[in-house]
Amino acid sequence: MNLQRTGKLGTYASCLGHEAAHVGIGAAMREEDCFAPMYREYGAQFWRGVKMSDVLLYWGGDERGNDFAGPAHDFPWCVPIATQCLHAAGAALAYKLRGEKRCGVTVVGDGGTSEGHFYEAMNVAGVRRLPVVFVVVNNKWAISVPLSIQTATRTLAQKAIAAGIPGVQVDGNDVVAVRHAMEEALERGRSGEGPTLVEAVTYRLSDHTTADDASRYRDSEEVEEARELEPLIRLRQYLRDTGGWNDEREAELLAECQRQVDAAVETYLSTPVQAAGAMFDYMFSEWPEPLRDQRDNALHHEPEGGGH
Ligand SMILES: Cc1ncc(C[n+]2csc(CCOP(=O)(O)OP(=O)(O)O)c2C)c(N)n1
Ligand SMILES: [Mg+2]
Repeated sequence: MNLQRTGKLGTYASCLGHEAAHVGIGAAMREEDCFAPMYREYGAQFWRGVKMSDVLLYWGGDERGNDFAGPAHDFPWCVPIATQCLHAAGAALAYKLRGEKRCGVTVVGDGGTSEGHFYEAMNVAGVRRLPVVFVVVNNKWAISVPLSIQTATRTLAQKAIAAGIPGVQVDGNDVVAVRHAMEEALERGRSGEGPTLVEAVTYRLSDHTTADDASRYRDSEEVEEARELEPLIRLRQYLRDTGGWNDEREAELLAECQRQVDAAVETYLSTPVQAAGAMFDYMFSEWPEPLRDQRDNALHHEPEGGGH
């Protein structure tokens, strides 16, 4: 957020409040499974080996961030809403045809469940019993659209019924519960029983992205209430009660996190920017004529080099 506010990063999508949902997903998956994220599931991705500096590169407008560390068979960030559901179903179809015990896993938002791609992916996964888990991260908002005007269904998990697949709802602020629900769903996939929809109920504590100002459309009271249920407070309490967690260990952890974040920022800021031509070079084997002109124009206006 600080990088974006100081002009060193493009738009950024925060994951604040979603940590338990995302980490629960990553923790349950195996390396050989395939993750098809949307755009804020860093907790799942870090678990799978994506680096913080990759995330910064991507949101800094550098496509090399998409070529992240971690499993090379995972999909890159996906902004066209819900299309990642089809990517995960496609990967799962490949695994099934090859007889491999691997699962596709995707995340879609509450808003994304109104899209055709979501239903199409669930439908094909249901009828072909594909090893795929659709995780709906229900954070109650789709930019400025609240869940109450998004859908008339009582839960998002019940949308699974239309595809003839199991749907479960889980407390998305409880990392243990999310991991458990995911493990069950992945086991179903691996044992040939087909897909599952997991609805993780949570709350988007941040603005949608740095290009948004949520105070214009939602009550601060609602946000403050949700903040009391956020997943880190709860995990801390649980660990204090059961695992010997204390202030000293927490201070050490926070210092280590700060060190890692600082190192990632340093890596990002010192990565030389790509030449302006790069954004044209890797899409077509033969350029359409208008693109050639645009490329020439971009090169003409290219600023002097330097970092991000
Ligand atoms: C096909 C498509 N339509 C519209 C958009 C613009 N858009 C970006 S994010 C978003 C809202 C998504 O809300 P939700 O699915 O609940 O996910 P969240 O951001 O809350 O995690 C929209 C409409 C888009 N990226 N793709
Ligand atoms: Mg949402």
